[in-house]
Amino acid sequence: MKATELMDSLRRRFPNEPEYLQAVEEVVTSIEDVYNEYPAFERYNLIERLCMPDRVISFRVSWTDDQGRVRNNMGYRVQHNNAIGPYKGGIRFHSSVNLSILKFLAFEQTFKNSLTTLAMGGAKGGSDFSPRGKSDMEVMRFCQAFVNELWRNIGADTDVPAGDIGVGAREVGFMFGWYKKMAREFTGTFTGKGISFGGSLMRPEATGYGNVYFLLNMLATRGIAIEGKRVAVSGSGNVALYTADKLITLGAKVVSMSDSDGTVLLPEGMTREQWDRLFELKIAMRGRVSEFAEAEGLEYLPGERPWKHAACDIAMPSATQNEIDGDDARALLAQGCLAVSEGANMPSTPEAVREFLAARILYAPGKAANAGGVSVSGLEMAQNSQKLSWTAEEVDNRLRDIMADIHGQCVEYGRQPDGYVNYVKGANTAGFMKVAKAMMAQGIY
Ligand code: NDP
Ligand code: 2IT
Repeated sequence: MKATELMDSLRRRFPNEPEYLQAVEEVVTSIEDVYNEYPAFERYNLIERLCMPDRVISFRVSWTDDQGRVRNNMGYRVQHNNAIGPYKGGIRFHSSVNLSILKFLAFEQTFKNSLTTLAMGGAKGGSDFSPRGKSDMEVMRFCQAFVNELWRNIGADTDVPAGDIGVGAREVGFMFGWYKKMAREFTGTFTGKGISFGGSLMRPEATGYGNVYFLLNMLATRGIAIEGKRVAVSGSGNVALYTADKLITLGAKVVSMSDSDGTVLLPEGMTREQWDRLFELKIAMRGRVSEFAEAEGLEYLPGERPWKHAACDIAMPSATQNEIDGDDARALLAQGCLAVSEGANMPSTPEAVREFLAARILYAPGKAANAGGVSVSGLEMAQNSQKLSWTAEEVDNRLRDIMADIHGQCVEYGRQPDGYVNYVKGANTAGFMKVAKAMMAQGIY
């Protein structure tokens, strides 16, 4: 395989899918040498098969708003690869959603899920519907119309959706309810469900907590303690909030949070009481970071991301893709940032990634660092098939073990001759090898 030739070919075939091409390019360039050590891979044209989704399902979703107007959105499910387990991955509802974004997310999910040590293939779905500003009833009607199209293509052993941006407990509940009605069965076809109907304890916390556990593993390789470290967090949704929660518990200082409208700065570090109020505002009231800043008398920067403004030792981007560009990365490095651990999927542009690797900081790509969310989804699937629920402590212990295992795989496959651990190479190679071997064993299909 020549990564440049493969990329040229994919660029010709999918010219309007920049996020998809970006995610694929990062993986194929970092695994090129390992791939070429196995000539059989090339004989089976394995890499091209692995880069292209098994199947893309797309459909129109028509629903009625509270004024009685008929509204139309696009819905998608990208089933990328099921070599090692049923398709698995979140659903994203956001106005920016398009096929390129969902293809990149499904591709990344395949490698991430492989790293978790659990039996899950990769998928992603979503819609350009935005729940922001919609009533609960509008969201419910949309979710029902979405699942009405999708339900025949998913199932507990086929494809198991979960949450992502714009899809939390409320949306999963509505989708699960309609799925159950259509399929006439009560199975674990969605994860992130409510606790009373098959959800796992710790699933809401899992991505943020898991990212902090991964960070602790990275810091330990350099003998660095988390206590007192200033951490810039972006976003203020599920991942960002639980990242901040765990950081506060561990004595770190959370110095920023954000949403798509702007950033709040907390130079002294967020207090537990402030976290409680922000959580209430975001989750119960669906409020904005600007309201939090105003209520707390904190500095608010409209239209800004944290990276150039929040003095920090560690960055944990937890909002969306490409939210750290080359300039942001250089600003972080200039102020001595020593670690970046990604809660979001592909939050750093390729230029930013190059800056982090060249500076030899601890840099964890999302597919390793944020794998805690889908890992606990995998544990939810296991509990559902056993028809049992584990305690929060048991799930949390398993999550810690999984994150340590993923860290170990990254170190094993990513350690460079000079001792530096390239977590990008490590995660991509470890994730790839497991899927590749399974695909080889299963023939061409
Ligand atoms: P939420 O919807 O709960 O929160 C998303 C947050 O990111 C909000 O603060 C939102 O602000 C902000 N945001 C979203 N889109 C943009 C944008 N285009 N520009 C700026 N800010 C934006 O989603 P999650 O917390 O679940 O997801 C955050 C990230 O973590 C995503 O990249 C997701 O793929 C990833 N992830 C999530 C997992 C999970 O279990 N939920 C698991 C692994 C990764 P606003 O309210 O203004 O839109
Ligand atoms: O990006 C992700 O890993 C998620 N949104 C979670 C997917 C899942 O199936 O729990």
